[in-house]
Amino acid sequence: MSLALFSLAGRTALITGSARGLGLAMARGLAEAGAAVILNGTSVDGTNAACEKLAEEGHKVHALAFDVTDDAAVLAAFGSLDTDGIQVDILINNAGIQFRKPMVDLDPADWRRVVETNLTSAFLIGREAARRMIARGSGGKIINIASLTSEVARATVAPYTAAKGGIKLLTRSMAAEWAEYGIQANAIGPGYMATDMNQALMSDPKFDAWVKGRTPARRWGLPEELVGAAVFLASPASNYVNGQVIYVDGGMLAVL
Ligand code: GCO
Repeated sequence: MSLALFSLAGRTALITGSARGLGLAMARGLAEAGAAVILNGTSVDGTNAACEKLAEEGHKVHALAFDVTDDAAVLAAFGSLDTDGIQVDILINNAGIQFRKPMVDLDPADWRRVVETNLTSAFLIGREAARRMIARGSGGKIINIASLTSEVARATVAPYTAAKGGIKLLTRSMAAEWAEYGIQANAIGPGYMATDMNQALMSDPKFDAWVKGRTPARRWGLPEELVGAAVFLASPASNYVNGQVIYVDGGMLAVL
């Protein structure tokens, strides 16, 4: 077997929410595997800064700042890629937010914001990418970022959990409709990862102890530890994998 199976040379990957955190780590990993990467964030400055960082590391990058929850902005973003002759061969729907509050206290606007960002955006962007992959007839890769909460719930994160549960079955819906066009749609489910979004949890001694006790690996995950699964699902090595979720969680979901 040749490692060429895992090469992304000649491919272009769009990673949403990739100005920092898990998205930037996966973008760097795909770039190191040979892909040109399109970084996305809501802030132009933040997205450009991340692009500069990867460009300094010698990678081919393109900035595409847009609001993933805005239908018109998504269409305009893909229109600009079309105009620039840039085709998306690999899409990682990573953009996501967290909002922790008991449901009885939750404002419907907060529920909608989380679901729109974490779930609906994957549909909106996945649809645009798939339309072009199908029209080109060259297939493609779609990787949605799920979560432990795609399988189990934790109190106070209901909108996030509902959205990530939806991501698991949206991934299967994408596989059901698009596999025949050579598009492999799969997901990665990160465990408790050391990111800005989880900083409040990491700084809480009780929660930190719970994560370390509940995770067989006895530690938080590192963003770069998602790269292996991302490169696998983005590469020809996964051409017969569809509708699956790979959990990169230190074993948390595997044990009681
Ligand atoms: C939380 C965390 C989790 C993790 C991750 C686990 O509040 O419990 O933010 O949601 O970030 O999603 O897979």
